[in-house]
Amino acid sequence: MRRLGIHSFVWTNGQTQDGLEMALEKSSEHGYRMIEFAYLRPELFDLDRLAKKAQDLDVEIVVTMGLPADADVSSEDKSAVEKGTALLANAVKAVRDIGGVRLGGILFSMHGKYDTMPTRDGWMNSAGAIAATADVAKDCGVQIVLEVVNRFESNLLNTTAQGLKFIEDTGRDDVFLHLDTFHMNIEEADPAGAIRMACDRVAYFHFNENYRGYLGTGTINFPPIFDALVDINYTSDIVFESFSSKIVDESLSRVCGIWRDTWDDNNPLAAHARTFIEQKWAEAVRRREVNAQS
Ligand SMILES: [Mn+2]
Repeated sequence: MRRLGIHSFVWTNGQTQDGLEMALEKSSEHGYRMIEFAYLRPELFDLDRLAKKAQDLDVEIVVTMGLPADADVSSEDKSAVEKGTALLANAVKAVRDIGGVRLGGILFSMHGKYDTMPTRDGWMNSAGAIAATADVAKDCGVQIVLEVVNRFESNLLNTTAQGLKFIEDTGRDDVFLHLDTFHMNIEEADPAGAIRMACDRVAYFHFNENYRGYLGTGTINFPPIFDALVDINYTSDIVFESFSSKIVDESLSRVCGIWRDTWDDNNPLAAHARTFIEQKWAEAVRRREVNAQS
């Protein structure tokens, strides 16, 4: 693991400059070296100031987002694809301007529940848009990662196998997968096997409980997931993601179905998640060593 990070929605709904600055400080206080901002709206914030603050605290920034319906690059409608491609280019530039290292999330389709089937043309439109985005990202020094999400949040990439095929169709070697235990728990027959299959194509990883609350209190079987990450020598970043209606960004709450409080106090939540991930990671490393000896 390179850096351990935390989603900003543990701290703030992300609507104000002060909120984002506070989130950077809280993340750093809790020993996180990375923060994820979602749906960053550059017109609302002083990006230079956020970049400087993040640098001073040695907290790296990642931005994630999903596309709105009218800018869905997986559409068969050319104008929506064009609009989405432009939106993604602007998002990449905002990540650069905030000093961020990566743009992730549902960059390849609308974020939300579709009531239509995906189409082959839509898939290829999306692959083309992501290839164009990767071109912009290369110039900006920003990494592109695609979050494989569950069926209720996209109709295009629900499994790691689909994600790998999609990346192949972009024709790029600098586009990677962003995997998430919450989504994998819904869609993958074998989450650990999926991580091994993705291998060096996975460059960003979200740890989430099945109900998005405290890690280890739900139904996800985490040890095999840590084992798989250690097995593939995963050297990129890991981020803890958790949502509660205690801290609400209305649009994200609606699209992700955050209808209730999964926790009240974010301080013990953040402290627990860091300990949980670091301990489980260390245990997985130890298990591999023990296995190698016998
Ligand atoms: Mn996620």
